Amino acid sequence: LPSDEALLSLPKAELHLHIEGTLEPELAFELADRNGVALPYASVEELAARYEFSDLQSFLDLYYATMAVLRTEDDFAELTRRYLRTAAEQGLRHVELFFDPQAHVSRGVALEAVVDGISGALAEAERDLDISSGIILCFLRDQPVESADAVLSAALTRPERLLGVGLDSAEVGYPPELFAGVFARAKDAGLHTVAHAGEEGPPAYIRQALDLLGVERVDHGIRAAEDPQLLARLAAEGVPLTVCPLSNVRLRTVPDLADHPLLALDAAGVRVTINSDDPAYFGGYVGHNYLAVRDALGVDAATAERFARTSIDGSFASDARKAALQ
Ligand code: ES4
Ligand code: ZN
Repeated sequence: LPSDEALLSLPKAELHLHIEGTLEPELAFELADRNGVALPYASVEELAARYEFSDLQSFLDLYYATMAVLRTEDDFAELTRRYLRTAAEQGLRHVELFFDPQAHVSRGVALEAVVDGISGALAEAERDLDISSGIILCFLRDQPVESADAVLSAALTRPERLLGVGLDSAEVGYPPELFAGVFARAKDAGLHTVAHAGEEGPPAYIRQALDLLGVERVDHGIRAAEDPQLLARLAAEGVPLTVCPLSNVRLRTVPDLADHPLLALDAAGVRVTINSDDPAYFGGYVGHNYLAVRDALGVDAATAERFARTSIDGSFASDARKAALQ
């Protein structure tokens, strides 16, 4: 099996990373102090001790509460800078990161501050770390569609700042079909499209994301493993899945890493990538996810290299950039 060093140094892309999910407890308290925001936890240790989840919703409750410390453009820049330093150490050469504007605009933070802060840090990393990047605006599927429409309209005043749109937050009860109109508008504006589907939700949600949203990748998508016909379709159409192994264990969508469908998806011919989702909350960054699947599933060097190559191929980077990274 490959060494830690071999896995960490593989050139790779991260395609499923919520920038708000990189907020480590230490930075949360620094920003809480700086911004005069009260966190309902007495200390870094007390906050870190809450990182024990029973399902997606129990995580989301803490995730939305803690991100209240993010208030200014510089807060978003600092958050992104810290993520990128770790990303570079773990072999990441390209990142397509998600952000949740509705979770910030609803607290009175301007969309511009969020986008300018994240984008400023990404521009520094393009220059200083040779990490290429883009940002994907995610709609919160558990908020009204009108709210998604409004944030898309605001973002489309400067569509060139976005790589694409995605769909996240609580999945069950909020099927992709609700967002068909919003995604059609985003596509018409030339944006790429992805969606979380089949994390906690059924395979039917993955089908809806493909058929009704026209997504180019599926985020998570692990419940496709329950549906042989869907697996065959994903393989035939070459739709990449952005799998997040440590996330799936922490949110109990799989009972144990040893039971993870990663290799079953791969064996079915589906294009699999490995990603970190919300690394501050789930016990590790992208490299840790590679190490964990080696240890729990026996992922060998050739397979890990293939996953890393798929992450670059399955990204929205230019053909020239992909060629430079392979
Ligand atoms: C998320 Cl793990 C996960 N699933 C759905 N939405 C999310 N937002 C942040 N992390
Ligand atoms: Zn996610």
